[in-house]
Amino acid sequence: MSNYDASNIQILEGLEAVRKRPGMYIGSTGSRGLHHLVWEIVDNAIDEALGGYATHIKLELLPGELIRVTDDGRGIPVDVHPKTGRPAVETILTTLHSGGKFDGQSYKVSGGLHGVGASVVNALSEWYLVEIHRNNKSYQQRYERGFPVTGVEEIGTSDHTGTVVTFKFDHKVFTETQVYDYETLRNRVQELAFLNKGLGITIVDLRKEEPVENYYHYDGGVVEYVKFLNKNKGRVNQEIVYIEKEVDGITIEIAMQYNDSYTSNINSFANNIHTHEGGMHEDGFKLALTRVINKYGNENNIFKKDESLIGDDTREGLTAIISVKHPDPQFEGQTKTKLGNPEVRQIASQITGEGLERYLLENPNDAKLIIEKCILASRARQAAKKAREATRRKSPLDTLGFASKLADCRSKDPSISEIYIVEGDSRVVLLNKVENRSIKRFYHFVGKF
Ligand code: 0RA
Repeated sequence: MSNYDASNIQILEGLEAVRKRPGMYIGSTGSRGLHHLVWEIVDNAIDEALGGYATHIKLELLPGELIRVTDDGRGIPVDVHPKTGRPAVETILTTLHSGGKFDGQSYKVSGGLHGVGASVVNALSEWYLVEIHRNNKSYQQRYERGFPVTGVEEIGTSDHTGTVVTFKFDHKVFTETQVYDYETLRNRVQELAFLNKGLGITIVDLRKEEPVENYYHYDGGVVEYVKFLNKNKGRVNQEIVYIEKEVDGITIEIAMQYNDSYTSNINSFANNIHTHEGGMHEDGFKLALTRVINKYGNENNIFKKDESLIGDDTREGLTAIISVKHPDPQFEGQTKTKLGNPEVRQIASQITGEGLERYLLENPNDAKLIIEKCILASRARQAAKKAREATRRKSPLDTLGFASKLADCRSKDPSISEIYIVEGDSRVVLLNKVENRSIKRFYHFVGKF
């Protein structure tokens, strides 16, 4: 670089910090960190798509473990940035971003847990090449370990817009694993396609002689995700519940369908990140689910007298996707995969409530199947509880040879209870004289009579 002024020095210090403590920025320098580099670049392209500017993203794994990400967005601006006196693309690729707003106007909706931006990938790459199609021209710039080694060069004309990033991770930083796993990348690419309806993503592995390629594009988004998760299961409601709404700049999308299994499969996401620890969006959803199904059962006289469902009953066999896009997500918890924004709970609950009530009203056959499934879950739960209690009561007494018809003693008052001492067994059982019932506790006899 020609002239080192104050802002250049700041940039150099920033990149130096990343190279000194890479784990602080990408979590680890193992396999996860290596793959994280890819997501950081893909996320930027997804932001361009979520803004409505890009429709297709291509992720290529090239021989030599190079990664190339191509999008058909607007292309990163190349004009000289007034503050730094450098081209905008160079500023973006050499300045650490804290996540948040990307270009000062639009929200950065996607973004890894670390949300650190392309400059970190650049700093941790042996080399990094950006190619931009914009203004009917094509440009490129090359970096080594984060430092620009060329200017932004005009290399020709172009009939389209978009950005192509190619990089080689720094083998001095990533010493543990130096190979990308296609299946890991393919899985996440498919998940990203499910979570961002209408977006097409291609992944190609060109490392071996025979290329491997997958293309994902779901106009149905999360509905197709639920369909995919339930594809080998017996479905309860045929029509998948779909709810989408934006409130105060927060978009919530929900898809759900019951299957004939007994497990709950609720997956929540915030800004495309799988919130394994749940959070406010999931809490709000669950609250509304229990509330609305109970309300439906009551209003339609489906319940027996005094019958009601607990949360677990309404989630048995449920496959659901809850996806929130929030301008300022707060990630909490042990693994930072819990959405903490308090306002999201109420919004998610309200949106789920309205959407589900409407679905039940408009799909009476599916509604009936859903509520019957929940009632069955509730009755099975209560029957299992009774059976469990009976078994627990029986076993200690049975070992003493008492008939299992003895029930728990209701009184702890010794004046109306009797001690039965059983010969040959060191345990002593208190029985209730009046009702001839044993009490729960039994004692180890240690002394002599
Ligand atoms: C800043 C401003 C504009 C676009 C982008 C960044 C941009 C960044 C990335 C990263 C990967 N692909 C990208 N595509 C675009 C908007 C500039 C304008 O107003 O045209």
